[in-house]
Formats: sequence, structure tokens, C-alpha cells
Amino acid sequence: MITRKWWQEVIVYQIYPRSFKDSDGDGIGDIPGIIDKIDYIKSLGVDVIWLSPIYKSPNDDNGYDISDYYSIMDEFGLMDDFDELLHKTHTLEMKLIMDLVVNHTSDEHFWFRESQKSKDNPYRDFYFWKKPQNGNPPNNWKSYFGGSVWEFDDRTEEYYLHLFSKKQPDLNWESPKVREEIYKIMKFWLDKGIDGFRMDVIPLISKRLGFEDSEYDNFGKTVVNYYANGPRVHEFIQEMNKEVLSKYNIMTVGEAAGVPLSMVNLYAGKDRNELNMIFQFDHVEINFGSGGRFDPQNWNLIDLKNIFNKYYEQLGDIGWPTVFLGNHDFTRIVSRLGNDGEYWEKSAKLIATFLLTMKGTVYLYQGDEIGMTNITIESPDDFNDVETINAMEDFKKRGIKDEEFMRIANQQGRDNARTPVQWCAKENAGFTEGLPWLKINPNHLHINIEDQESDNNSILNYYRKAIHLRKEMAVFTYGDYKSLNNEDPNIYIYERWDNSNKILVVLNFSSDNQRFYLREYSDLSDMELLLSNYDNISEKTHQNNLLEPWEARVYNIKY
Ligand code: ISL
Repeated sequence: MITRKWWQEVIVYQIYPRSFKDSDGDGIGDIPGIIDKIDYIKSLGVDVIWLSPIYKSPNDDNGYDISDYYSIMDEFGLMDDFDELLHKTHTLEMKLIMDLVVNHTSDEHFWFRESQKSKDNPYRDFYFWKKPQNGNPPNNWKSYFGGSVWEFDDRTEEYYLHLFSKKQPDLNWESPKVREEIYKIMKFWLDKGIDGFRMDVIPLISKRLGFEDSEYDNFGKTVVNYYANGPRVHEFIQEMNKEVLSKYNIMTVGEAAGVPLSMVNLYAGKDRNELNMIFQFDHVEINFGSGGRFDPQNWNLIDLKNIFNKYYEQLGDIGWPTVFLGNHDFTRIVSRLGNDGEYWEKSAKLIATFLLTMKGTVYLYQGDEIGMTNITIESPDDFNDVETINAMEDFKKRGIKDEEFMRIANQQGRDNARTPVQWCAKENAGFTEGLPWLKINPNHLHINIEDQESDNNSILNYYRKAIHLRKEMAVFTYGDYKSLNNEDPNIYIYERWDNSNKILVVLNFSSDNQRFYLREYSDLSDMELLLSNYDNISEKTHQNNLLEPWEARVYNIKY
């Protein structure tokens, strides 16, 4: 008998609070803003809210650099606001999970401030400190955000380790005191009644203490082999599970940066006593070249299908999948996977169909439900993201022209997903009465929630329909998956089935008409069409196997 868990069948809505809704006119989204819009969130049909970090932070990396885990970021409100949000979320029968960022802290955290003071400070070993090697950093590791992972500190004339920005020093999990402090933080929030954690870069917490030089130029390979999946990572997560997670009925999802497909079940396999599930990145990094994000490569649908096929194959019955296509670190899904010009609406709906008909726990990122797109930033001064700004420096050093950098950053940069949510066509998209912290996409004049609320045919209402359908039929969440046309570069067709239902999903990932043939289903005319992004399909195309640009269909096949 298979036991189903509540966290398997939920749909999670990710909020990036800085950009969601501002309530006090300072141009920065906040917790009262989320409370104002909680009925909207509920109306989507989602079950869980995941809040990107809301803890006190100097915002070098927009909250992923935490200076106090027990209080709320000034701009976001007070602990009372948080308590009210949690209460309202629960009253509406939704759950709330928080981001747990414990691979690193802010350099402004008390622990680091102490650690910096002297070599014999009791907090010294909360972080990694190393002597210079003939005046140079201890090894050749490159940070995720450019430059060396080692920063020299004059006070004690040693380097400290930071895999991300230099304001994000890495915690030393080897120290039992560090782990104890982290478990205390987790319990503090869980005892308030939160329903789980999304764990930031959790595969990075155990370091290879030899700190040997990476032999690769390729950043991704360096991450997998040197930074992630360290020798004690599973021991640490199992300890955390024993000490904390196992004591609560919660959900956990690990952000598995640097975990290859072959290792997914080590973190979230059902007998591992670690996490419920992880975010694996192969599909969202499909266009990353050997230099990473700012070294984009062409990608194609065949590769994407292969990634999903392998993902489900690897997980088997051992691990539980997450289904996500975007978040605050990747560009907008309709701009990346779809066509944000002529076929903006159709392709956004096709992507919704894809997201909501795949096996696993679904994660939807704010704004994607109305087809928010990437933004074109015109001036280098308008970038906000630390990763992008550091990459700009790096490009300059390598003598690459500004225009070339702007082109790549606009295509790949994280600011794309972080522009404020477009609530209406009015000034500042109804996000704030003040000056928004990040430029608002000018296309809010025609892409916004208010307009889509009143249009039955909108992307927003399509999401609602697709979410509703997913919840009505368990086959979407739990059913088996099989792709039927791996070699087709334009159309993705897959089956989903369980003991009661069989579903056929047909997705034309191209801006052209396409024809498809399936030996198994030569005649589609008898099948019940559960969902589609075109009206009156059979009249329109005259033939069932002719697809319009970005056409998506979900059929119920009678057993
Ligand atoms: O591997 C990646 C591509 O460069 C990343 O997406 C990687 O997974 C990511 O940088 C880790 O992300 C998380 O931790 C960061 C933070 O900046 C991100 O916003 C967060 O999601 C450091 O805390």
C-alpha cells in the first residue's frame, strides 16, 4: 500500500517578498503587502506559500545574506506582521514554508563579526579561515558570483571562505556549535507553526577540507566535484532530520545546486531520512555553457525531454519529484521556454499546461501566472543583482564590450525574474506608491493582474483552470510518466497514467504549425479534451493531428 503524503499533492506559490506588494510606499514589497493580497493567492488554488528570505539582512543578495535569523528585515515589517501572515495563511487553509539559508550568513551577522576579531575568538571556527599561500589565496576556487571564493581580512591577516558574495561567508558545519545554533533557529520558526523549509544550497554545507585546487575550467564541474556533495553532507542532513525535521509534520525541499541527476535520491530518497524532495537544476540550466549563466548556449526541446525523462527514471519509486520551471534565480519562463512576442499568450498557457501536468510537487513563481516576461535593462547602472554586477566587472576585466555584456545580462540575468509584480496598468503597476526598488517592466500596461482577472480567457484564468484540473485528478500528481516522441524537436507528447485514468498531453513548443503522428493514437477525435489553449480545436485545425503554434492539449483517454 502506497502512503501518500500531504506535501506530495500541494501546489506551492513562491513569493519573492521584495517584489510582491509594497504597503507603505518605500518602494519595497513587504509582509503587510502579502497579507493584503492573500485572498488573491488563495484564489489561484495553490496550497502552500514559500517565502524567499524575510530575515534581517543588509541585502547584499536580497535577503540570502542573513544578519539575524530571529528577526524580520526592517523593510518587510515586524514579527507581529509575520505572525499575522502565518495566522491568515492557516485560516485560509494554506500552509507556509520559509527559506532556510544556512550554508552562509551575512558578514554582518554577530557570529562573523566576532569571528573576524581574533584567531582565538570563540566564534573563530564558525567560519573557514586560512593563511595566505605565498601571498595568494589558499586555492583557485571561483565564487558563484565572480572572483575568488577567498577574501583577505586585514585584522587577522587570513582569508575567509565565501562561495557566494564576499558578504556571504560560509558557515563551518564541522563545528557542532554551528549545527546546534542552526537547529535552534529551525525550531524557533517551526514552533511558531510554519510548515516547512526550502533549504538554500544545502548540498554545499559540507566542505572538502583539503581545499584542493579545482582541475576544471568548467564552473559547473567545479561545483559538482569540489563545492557540492562534500564528504559529510548526508551525515549533516540526517542529523538535522533526527534533531529537528522528524519531530514535525512539515515539508522540506532542498535546493540542490550542484547535484547531478545520478545523485538525486541520495538527498531525498524515501529511506534516507533526509529531505522530502529537491530542486534539481539540469532543465533550468539547459542553456548554461561551461562558463555558467553568463555563457549562454543554444538549447533544444530534445535535450529538455531527455532531461525530464532521465529525471523521472532516476527518481523511480525512491525519490519524489519537484516540478518547477522558474524561480527568482532564472529568467521568466515565457521568455525562456516560450515566445514572449507574437505568441506570448499561447506560449504562456502552454507552459502552464506543461507545469501542471507533470508528476510531482508543483512550484509556481510569482508573476508567472500572468505571463510576466523578461525586462530589457538599458543602462548598466540599473542592474541590482549582485551576481550580474560582479559578472559585469568580470567581463570588463576580460575586455568584453559593454554592449555584449548588456545583451547577455538581459538574456540571462536574475533581475529579469525580480521586477515587481504587475498588479494593474496604473503607475508603478500598482506595486507601490513610492519609487520601486527595481525597475518595473513597462509592459505592465498590457500584462497585469487586474486586466487578466476580468478576462475569462486570460493566462491567469487558464492557470486557475489547470490547477483545478490537476487537483481533480490524482493521475496528474502521482501517475506514471512516459514521453512518446523523444526525437521530435518541436512537439512534446507524453502520457500520464494510473489505475483509473490515462492522460495524453500534446505540446507544440514552436511558433509554427506542426503535424504529429502517434502509432498508439491515430484517431484523437473520440477522446475527451480536458484542457486546451485554443478554442474549438477540431473546427479550427480540421484535423486532430495538426497543431497551431504553441498549441497545448490535454486528453483524457478512456481506458
Ligand atoms: O547554480 C546556479 C547558477 O549559477 C544557481 O542558480 C545556484 O543554484 C544559486 O546561485 C544558488 O541559489 C541560492 O543561493 C544563493 C542566492 O543568491 C540565490 O538567490 C538562492 O536561490 C546564495 O544564497
